[in-house]
Amino acid sequence: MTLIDELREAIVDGQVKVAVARVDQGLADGVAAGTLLREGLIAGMAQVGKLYEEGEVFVPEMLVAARAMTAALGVLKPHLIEQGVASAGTVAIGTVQGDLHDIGKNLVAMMLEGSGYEIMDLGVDVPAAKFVQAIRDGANVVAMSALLTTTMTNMQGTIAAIEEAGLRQQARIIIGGAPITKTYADEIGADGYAVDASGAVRLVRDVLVA
Ligand code: B1M
Repeated sequence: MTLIDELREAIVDGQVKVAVARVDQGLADGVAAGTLLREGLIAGMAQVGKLYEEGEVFVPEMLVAARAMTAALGVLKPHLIEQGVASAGTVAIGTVQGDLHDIGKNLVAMMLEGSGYEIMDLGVDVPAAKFVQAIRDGANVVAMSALLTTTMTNMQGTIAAIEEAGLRQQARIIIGGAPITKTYADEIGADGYAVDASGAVRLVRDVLVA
């Protein structure tokens, strides 16, 4: 079994110490942080999602897997973030109201930070008013994440609240998360949609020059 296999298994089994140790070991052996992220952490979490869909694991197992992923991500973070690019804009990012999933949102925030953007991390279960306030506080991009089909509709409500506050022209609004599609982004009047964290970096760059 390779180090990457062991890392993936540690995520699936929710073994925090093993996951962190494998990331440390991988970095020491010269494995690229992006490889550890994609082939270890994200692949492990995808496997957990599949097992959940198949009824093989339940919410508590998902939760411990998420804890292992968060701990391992914490170790990887400084390695994923590139150095010292001047701030190219301020992105307020959060998971919409009713939704507590934050692993993907945190990854997007990390990649954006590494690409030179200032990040206002609004956290999870973020009400529309908090996104509105972030624009007043200087954000020029609002990035919303949703993982549930039941909460993605709150993106539309947030855009409406931003419009009602008269702030729609002051910020670009972008969205993402597993159930989100380009069609949905167009439908609710968002400025763009990204399928993953690196896509989000490209998208922020594009919407800020548009
Ligand atoms: Co939840 N959960 N969960 N869960 N969970 C899903 C999302 C689900 C698909 C599982 C399943 O049924 N197969 C399902 C949603 C079904 C649906 O709505 N269609 C589900 C469910 C049902 C639930 C609960 C309702 C379960 C329950 O209690 N009965 C509950 C809801 C709680 C709530 O939010 N109110 C719940 C709870 C949880 C945990 C707390 C146990 C845990 C979250 C812990 C945490 O986040 N701190 C959890 C987890 C871990 C998952 C799965 C297994 C993994 C999610 C994840 O972290 N993926 C997930 C199944 C799956 O996705 N296969 C599932 C890894 C992450 C890197 O990917 O988040 O997609 P992702 O982010 C990507 C892209 O989407 C994109 O970039 C990221 C990086 O590439 N992206 C953006 C994300 N946000 C973006 C924003 C952008 C751009 C790109 O802005 C521009």
